[in-house]
Amino acid sequence: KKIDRGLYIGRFQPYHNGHHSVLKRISEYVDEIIIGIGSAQLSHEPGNPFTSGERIMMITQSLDELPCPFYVIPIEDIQRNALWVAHVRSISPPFSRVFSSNPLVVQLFAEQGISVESPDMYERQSHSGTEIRRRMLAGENWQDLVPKAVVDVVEEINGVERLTRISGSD
Ligand code: NMN
Repeated sequence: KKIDRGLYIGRFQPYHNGHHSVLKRISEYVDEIIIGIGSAQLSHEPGNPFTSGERIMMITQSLDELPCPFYVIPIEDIQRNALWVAHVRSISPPFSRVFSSNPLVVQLFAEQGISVESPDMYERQSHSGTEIRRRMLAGENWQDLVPKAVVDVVEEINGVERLTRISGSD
């Protein structure tokens, strides 16, 4: 029987409870999940503070009780949107469906004949990377918006201190 493998793409700067609830839901109706870390080459900038390896730690440690097998793959950006789907295919385990709410991702896959499912997002307002990075810089509570494992990773790498320094808002 063919394995129904789904690809979920995001930047995960950082991984948060919105991603987490979507992935738990997706895991109920696919056999296996591929989590693609977009803009993998970016780190140490205000909008992209964490490396792909750090994002892999956040995701892997948060998902240890996901009911289906999962793979985490870094995907670097390329200069040609028209070739991006081929680029993703060239490095990913094979997949038959894609999950994303990013309009460009939806469009690029649709043009290659792959329909993209946009899962309902969980408390979208507060559960965004932008809001979490803002709270980290402002000294406000961000910990409640991410899985406990993400708090631990950010602490291990002194992530808030890094974000503060590279944002020049010390
Ligand atoms: O849905 P978000 O979290 O925005 O993630 C989408 C990811 O896909 C981003 O990292 C984005 O850079 C990436 N992407 C890259 C290309 C490209 O490299 N040309 C095209 C579309 C999406």
